Amino acid sequence: MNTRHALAAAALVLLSASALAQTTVKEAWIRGTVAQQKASGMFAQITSAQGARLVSAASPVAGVVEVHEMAMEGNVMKMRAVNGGLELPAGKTVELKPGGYHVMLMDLKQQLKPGDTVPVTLVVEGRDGRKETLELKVPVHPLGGAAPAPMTEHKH
Ligand SMILES: [Cu+2]
Repeated sequence: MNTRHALAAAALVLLSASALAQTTVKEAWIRGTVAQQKASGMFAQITSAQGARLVSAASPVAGVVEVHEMAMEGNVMKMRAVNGGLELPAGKTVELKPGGYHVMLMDLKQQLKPGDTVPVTLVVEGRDGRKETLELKVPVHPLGGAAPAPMTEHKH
């Protein structure tokens, strides 16, 4: 087991500690950056047992964190903040992936290198208005290992 896998396993242990929570996050990863790069994306599979919305996110490595979606506008692929939060239908896994939904880390304060683990906090609001905070430790994957083109899927 190399260091990166060990870190990923540690992240899973942390996640299962919040297994009582109704929202689970799997396969979380962040795309690595080159020096001076100011933005990157976090991807994951999120499942809410009772249905909820992902309303906000934060990370100490980024000045601004937003939930984004990619959408075609005419012939141009654009990304924008998801209005009112990302819908998480009950029992259905929502996949955040390159070319689709992602958690956008902007105004990065440091380079994100493969092998790093980045703390990310997700705030999910349930149907009853109750907020659930998910503390994640997300492994950074190599820049080249992720899809460079927005339309290409990254498969595990
Ligand atoms: Cu974005």
